[in-house]
Amino acid sequence: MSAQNLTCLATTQADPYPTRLQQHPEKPWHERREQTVKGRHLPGPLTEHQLDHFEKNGFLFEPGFLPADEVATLTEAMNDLLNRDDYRDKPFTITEPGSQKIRSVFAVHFLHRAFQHLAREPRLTQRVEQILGGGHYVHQSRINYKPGFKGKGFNWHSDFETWHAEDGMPEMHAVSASIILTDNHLFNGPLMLIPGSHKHFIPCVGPTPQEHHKQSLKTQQIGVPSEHALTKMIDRYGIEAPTGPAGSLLLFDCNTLHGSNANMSPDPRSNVFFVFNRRDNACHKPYAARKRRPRFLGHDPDRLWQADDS
Ligand code: 6CS
Ligand code: FE
Repeated sequence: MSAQNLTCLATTQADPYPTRLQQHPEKPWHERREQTVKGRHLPGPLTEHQLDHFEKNGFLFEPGFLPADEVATLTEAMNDLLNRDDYRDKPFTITEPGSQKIRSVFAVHFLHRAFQHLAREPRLTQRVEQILGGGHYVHQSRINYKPGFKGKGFNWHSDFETWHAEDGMPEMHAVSASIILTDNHLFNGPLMLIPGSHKHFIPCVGPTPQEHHKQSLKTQQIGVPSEHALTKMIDRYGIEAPTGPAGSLLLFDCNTLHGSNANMSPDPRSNVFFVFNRRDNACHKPYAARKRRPRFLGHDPDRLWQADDS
C-alpha cells in the first residue's frame, strides 16, 4: 500500500469513541472495546471475586482500606495544601463556584510528600496493576474538599470522555482511586455511580470550548451525556452510592458514569484521588479539542511537574 494511501487510512481510521459531536448521534452509545480487568495474572491483594465485581460493575468499594492514623496524616497534608494562600490563585487550584473557598487542588503527588508516597504505596499500586494489567503512571491527582452545607455537586459524566477528548487518552486503560478522608454517608454528597455503565461509551454533543477546563472543573456542561442516554442507562443499571468510614477506597474504571450531589449535611466530605493510566496508553493528541489541557490535569509518564509549570 502506498504511503499516500497509508496516510489516508491513518487519517480516516475513525476514532472508536467519537464525542463532542455537532448533533445527537443515532444510537445512544457505542460498546466498549477494551477488557475492564486485564491483570488477573499479576500478584496482588484483590481476590478473584473482587476482580469479578470490578469487571461487572466498573467499580469496587473497600471500607477501611487505610487505618485511622494514616488517614490523620493525609488529612493534615490536605489541610496544608488547602491553607496555602500562595496556591489560591494558581491554575491547579479550583475554588467553589461563586466563592474563594478552595474546592480542589490538582497534582498533589507533586505538591506534598504524603501524597507522593501514597501514589507509590504498594497496597494501592498492586490493586491498580491487577486491574490495568501492566505498568502505570499517574495521569492526574487531586484532593477534593466539599464543606458542610456548601460543597456543590458534579453532573453525571465519564472521566474517560474528557480524558479522551481533551487530554488525548487513546483507550480505556485507566483506573481512578479515591480514598475518602471523611466518613461518607448518604447526605454529605458521596460519589454516585452507575454500575455497568463502563461497558458503554456515550458520545456527548457540543464542541469543546477553548480553555474548557477553566469552566468544566467548576461546573461541567460540555462532555456530559444527554438525559435521554442517562435515562436509558439508569433504567438498565440503577444508581449506587458507596458509603463508609474515612480511609475507605473506591476504585472505579475511567469510563464508569459518576456524579455527586451537593453536601446537604454539616459534615464535610473530602477525598484524595489518583488516576492511574497504563504506560502504553499515554496521552498524545486530543481527539476532540484544539490542544491538550495543562499538564497538572494530564501528566506525562516520567515527566516531573512543579507549581510554576503550566
Ligand atoms: O476533567 C477532569 O479531569 C476532572 N473532572 C471531573 C469532573 N472528574 C475527573 C477529573 O478529576
Ligand atoms: Fe469525574
